[in-house]
Amino acid sequence: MIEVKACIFDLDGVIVDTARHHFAAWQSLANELGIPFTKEDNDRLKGVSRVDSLEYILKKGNLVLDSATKLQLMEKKNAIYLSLSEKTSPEDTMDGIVSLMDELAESGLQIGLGSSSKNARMILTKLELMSRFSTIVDGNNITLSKPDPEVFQKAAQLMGVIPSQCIVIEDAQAGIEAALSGGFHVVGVGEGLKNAHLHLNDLKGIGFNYIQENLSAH
Ligand code: B16
Ligand code: MG
Repeated sequence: MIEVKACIFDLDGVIVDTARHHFAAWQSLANELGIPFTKEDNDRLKGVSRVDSLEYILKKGNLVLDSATKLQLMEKKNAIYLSLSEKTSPEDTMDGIVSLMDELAESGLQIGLGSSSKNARMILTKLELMSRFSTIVDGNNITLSKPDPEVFQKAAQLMGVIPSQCIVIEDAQAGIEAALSGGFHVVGVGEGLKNAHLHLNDLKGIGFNYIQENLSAH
């Protein structure tokens, strides 16, 4: 059995379904710029920082813009995202998250957040989950976006654990690659993902023992 001391959760798409708000906001912006933006594009941008997401969209549309315009566009996208997320409340926490966190805490594990989002603390506050985390590392604390492992490495370091003692739960391919390259045990949640040590459709009814046993098989 692997010895696990901490669990790092991704935010968007794992704890709460704000991924659809990011999608709608980017789609609206891309639409305005006359650049097609599909679900496949969105999947590639999951876990990717705001600035890298904009660069991806501009590249797709062969659009070269100055940095002031890019800043304006990012602010616009974020304003759309914020208005879509405004009503986020504890009921929006995805099924299985609270019971899994209860179980992790009872088993003496630390809980960390590893999110690319600069809005992570605001969303966790709306979900009333802030107090459950011993460490929060988000888009404000990192220089390199997923698939770079920085966000998870920083969280592990702050919790005083090494990656091999730590599980990362992710819904994005970029996040899975980040965790793998950092040497973490990785659970992928959702469809169309590859390379995680354990793949689950969702976390509904999933307990810590189930995760630990199935990760030990890899
Ligand atoms: P923001 P995660 C990521 O959060 C989202 O998946 C991604 O779609 C978003 O572009 C990124 O955060 C930056 O978010 O614009 O709010 O700073 O999945 O890593 O929790
Ligand atoms: Mg995510």
